[in-house]
Amino acid sequence: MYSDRWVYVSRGLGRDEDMSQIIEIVKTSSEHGLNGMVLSAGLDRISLKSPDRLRRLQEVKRVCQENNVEIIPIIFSAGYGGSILSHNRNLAAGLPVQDALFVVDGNEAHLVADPLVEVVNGGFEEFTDNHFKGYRFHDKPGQISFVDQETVKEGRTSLRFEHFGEVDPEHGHARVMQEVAVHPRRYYRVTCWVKTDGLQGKFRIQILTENSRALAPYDPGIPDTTDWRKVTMAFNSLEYDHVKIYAGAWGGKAGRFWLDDLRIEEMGLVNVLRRPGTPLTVASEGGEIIYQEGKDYERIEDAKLNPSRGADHDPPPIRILSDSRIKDGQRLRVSFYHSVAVNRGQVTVCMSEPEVYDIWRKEAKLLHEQLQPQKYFLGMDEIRAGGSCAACKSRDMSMAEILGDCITKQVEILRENNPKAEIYIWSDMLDTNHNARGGYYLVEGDFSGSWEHVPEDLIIACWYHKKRKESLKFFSDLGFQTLAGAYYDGDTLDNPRDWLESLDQTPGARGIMYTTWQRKYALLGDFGDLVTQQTD
Ligand SMILES: [Ca+2]
Ligand SMILES: [Zn+2]
Repeated sequence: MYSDRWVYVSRGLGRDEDMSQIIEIVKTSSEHGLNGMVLSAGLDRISLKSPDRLRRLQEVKRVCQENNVEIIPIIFSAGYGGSILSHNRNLAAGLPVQDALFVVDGNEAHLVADPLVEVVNGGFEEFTDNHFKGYRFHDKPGQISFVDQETVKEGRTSLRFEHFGEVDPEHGHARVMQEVAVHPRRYYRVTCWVKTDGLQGKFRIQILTENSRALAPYDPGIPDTTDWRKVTMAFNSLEYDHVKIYAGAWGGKAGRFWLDDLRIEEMGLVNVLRRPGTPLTVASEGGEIIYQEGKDYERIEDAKLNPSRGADHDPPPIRILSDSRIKDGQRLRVSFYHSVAVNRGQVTVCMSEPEVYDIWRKEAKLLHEQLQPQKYFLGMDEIRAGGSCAACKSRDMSMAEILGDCITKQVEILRENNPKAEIYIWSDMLDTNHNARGGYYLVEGDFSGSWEHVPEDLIIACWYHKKRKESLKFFSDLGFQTLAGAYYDGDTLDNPRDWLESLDQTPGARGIMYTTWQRKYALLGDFGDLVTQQTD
């Protein structure tokens, strides 16, 4: 029988109902031979927790002790940066904007697009039959995409998509695309209005480069059925001077939706980051004079800074001070860094900013005082950005080294409180079969080789079911112990059975975890029985 027989539980401890559910899970686990609970409960922000939450945490601890279930706190995520950002939102990973044009009008300077950028026929007013002017394509005009003059948000016409499930059952494509010239290293906002009616499929705006890199992997979360709603999302053009703007559905199965008023604009200081690694400069047009913050212009900050919300608010202006060298009407070049949200508001924090480690160190000590854990689980999965800010660049390290250094520091911080602590970590960012590679989301750099830069006594929690054999062997061959992140919300225990079979062939396998993201615990007891029947 494996020594680690665990269950994953994510609860905020904000309500008393959380408690009764956790207690039930702990009791079921214990009755069926499980001995550990990986607890995701914001345990790396103890300093921000109310006395009520801390009281509930102590209650969970007591119940777990009674039932011989060990608590393994999952903490220290860089990819899901919520805990760090709840201390300081400026610690988000930053993408650079270079020499954006601002023009002074009175005592404020605002961004002016440079060059002008636009979606041609964004209102879908110009068309011949079912063909809209200005677009590279829209899927199957007259069969999937149609001119609609009844359901309209703006002007007299909108674009309607319908019948994609029948006409294109293989891909369910219902998209429109226009190629737009942009300036490299600038910040853009794309907006449109969308209305859905029973849409089965996901509405997205995608910004793709020539080599199919996705610059804005953001999911606006449009409901299947909704009246007109505005979609807003942002992207950084990185080194590209052309982008393809796609709007529509991929994998559409049924229903219909409408699109209108598709726009692009260059954007100013929305979610501008202010930390040592994200310097901001305001210069004269030719770059001869660098103006001084607090003297020539007021300290710049986005009072509405909210990295996870994307770009849904107006940019703050640059406020010119009364005895400034900057004159009315002057053109300025402004360089800065902004945060970026991925998928449903996921924000990475910068692994090169020292303040991140100060926060983790402080929180680790508080967590140790609360729970005295013997084991910790590092939530270091899915790191979607990094390597672009001045803090990252100045280190002259690869992303693999930056990540490895971050994990090494996390382990050191935890062992300052408990030198014997055993430390587990999600596998994907260290796995050559998974996310430890180049070209990963918005990361500037390559994670390949990250596994060479982390402590050898980490226990690696593999979770990529399809590649489980390759992944377990990869880590085992490198001398790491492993754990299987199994289950993943299926209707049967086939997934854990597969994992157990693969674990049985893996030297150094420590055990298996019942992992649910949808809080499905119906099969937990059966899972416990399955795992405890294991004779290895
Ligand atoms: Ca229109
Ligand atoms: Zn950075």
